[in-house]
Amino acid sequence: MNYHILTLFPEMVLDGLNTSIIGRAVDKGLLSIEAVNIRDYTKEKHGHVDDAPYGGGAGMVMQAAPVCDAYEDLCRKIGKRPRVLYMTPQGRVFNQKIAEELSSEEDLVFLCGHYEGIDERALERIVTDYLSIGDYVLTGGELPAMVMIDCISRLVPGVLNNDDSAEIESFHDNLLEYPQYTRPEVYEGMRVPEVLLSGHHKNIETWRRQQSIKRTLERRPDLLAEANLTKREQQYLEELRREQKKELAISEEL
Ligand code: 9D3
Repeated sequence: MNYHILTLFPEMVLDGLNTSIIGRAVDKGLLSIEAVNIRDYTKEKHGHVDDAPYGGGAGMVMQAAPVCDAYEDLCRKIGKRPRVLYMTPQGRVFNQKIAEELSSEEDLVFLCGHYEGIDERALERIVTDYLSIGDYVLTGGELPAMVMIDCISRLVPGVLNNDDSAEIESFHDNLLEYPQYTRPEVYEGMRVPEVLLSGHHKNIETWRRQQSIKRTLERRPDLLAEANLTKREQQYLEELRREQKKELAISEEL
């Protein structure tokens, strides 16, 4: 996977992505991350890449020409016209499914805006996908690009070790993970659940699935609509829901 990030702040993305797992994958040649400084494509003598919005209003708008020229130069260099993902609060909200779909591309361009955004004509000309990372306000598209690159990269074969790779599948169950414990057996009077010390693998498996279901019901009930549960597990979920209702009834009597 080759990432190309069009930005006014190349060092911000490069510094953030050349560490840890992603950095190692770059060293192994599984990924490449290139930051293109949009400012390098200005034709103005003072190096301006932005100007006041036509029609008035606050702030500055990034001009179309440097953005489009940066993309065209990239296309010429690599001999193809890859997808351009524009980081914008107006985009579709990024999720694991979108990450999986994007992970099959050979090249991806991330276009990061700053100020009040980018001249609409540049977007019309080059953008293929409008993507957001959620409904909150940031100062620019660099962090969203880094979030998406981190997420997509761990889906590229060889980036994770084999143990972690196996777990990619299990996220797909739409259940949250079960709680984890390590030594000591007793911490501040709190014991590790007995079943985990039993060595009884079948019971441990059942307990962990039940904990996942319980936790998902408590913290992310919206996920359960898409979860794949066995008949037995659906019964367990119904039992939990009945208990939830009872507890609600009790708390409302107070
Ligand atoms: C400054 C104008 N704002 C009107 C309230 C709109 C706005 C534009 C650009 C607000 C923030 C930004 C900068 N954010 C991003 O570029 C961005 C973003 C985000 O803020 N939240 C979630 N996902 C994304 S992707 C890009």
